[in-house]
Amino acid sequence: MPTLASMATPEEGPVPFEDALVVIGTNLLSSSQHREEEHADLVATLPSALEANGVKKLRLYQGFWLRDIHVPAVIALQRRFQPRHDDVIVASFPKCGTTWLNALTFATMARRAYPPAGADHPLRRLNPHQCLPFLEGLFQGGREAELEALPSPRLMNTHMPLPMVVPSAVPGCRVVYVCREPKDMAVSAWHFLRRLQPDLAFSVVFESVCDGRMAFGPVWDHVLGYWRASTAMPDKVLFLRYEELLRDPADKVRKLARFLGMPFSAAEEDAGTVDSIVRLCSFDHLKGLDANKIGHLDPLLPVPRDALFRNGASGDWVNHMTAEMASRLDRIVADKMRGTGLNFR
Ligand code: PAP
Repeated sequence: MPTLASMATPEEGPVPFEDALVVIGTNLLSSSQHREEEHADLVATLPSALEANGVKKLRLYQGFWLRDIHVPAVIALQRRFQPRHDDVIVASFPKCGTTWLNALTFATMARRAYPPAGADHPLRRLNPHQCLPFLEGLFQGGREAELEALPSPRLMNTHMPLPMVVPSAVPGCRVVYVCREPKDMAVSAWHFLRRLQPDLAFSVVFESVCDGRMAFGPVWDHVLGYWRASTAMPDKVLFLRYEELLRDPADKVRKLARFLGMPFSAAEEDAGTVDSIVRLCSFDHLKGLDANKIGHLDPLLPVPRDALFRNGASGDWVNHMTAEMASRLDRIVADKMRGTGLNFR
């Protein structure tokens, strides 16, 4: 049985989290849901609303709507999460390209231990989300010891707004963020939520996007937090767009590698490593793998894994929104973005 320390060296990049768990010996289900009762008095005082599918309760905490189970997780995270200087956090608003960026960042960072064209690459047997610990999920389950046990460099994933993950003004680690055109995000969110509730009307999800009342929302405040940090500290926060990844994934993978301090060498360029990473993480390739077709996302979230690989394109909003709906959301977003240097036109 390997030890965690023997599974990776800093040069080899992050250990796939699912593999690390085998060594840590954690049973996902037995240790989950520890923290829901913590801070119950505080949670009960927070403004509340129902999520669009009417199932989960949201609470407004520090300016963001969070699922109520995530409030104690965030409090614990803010108090106890200690970033290491070589940590990397992949961050996003849900349905904006998380799965893809998880895969690309893992494949880029781990390319020495796992050549991307290799038949035994972890992304050929694991869903991209299984390769990275999900911060709020771990803190929700009282499982932060697993994070501590991971060898450096750690690669982690979150949907949390920046100040909740990295409260200090200058992040003590690197953060890679991906945003997406909000109308396409809304459409993707609706399709995803429908897997749990098939009769959910698109208009209900659309209204919650316009109101900012989605889990981890408002989306504009989420995006702007990371955007501003990326302009103030470009060496700490890399800001990517889903649409740019679609347009030129190889260019963005090179940019990602430079940001991570591990640019592709001439030998790697000659060997086609960038293209191998792009191919490995492409929508069509990942969608076809058993790891992404069979099973559910999480023992606690009964959504089939294939829900993460629906369409993988931009502009699908035209098939779901009237012109009035589109211009209404465009106006709301443009208003929020005014003067920030960021836009979705
Ligand atoms: P999450 O927040 O639940 O993790 P996330 O991965 O952020 O979801 O978003 C899912 C979207 O990314 C889906 O978009 P769609 O509904 O418009 O199709 C999904 O298809 C897309 N996606 C997932 N993997 C890839 C990929 N490798 N390349 C391009 N798009 C992808």
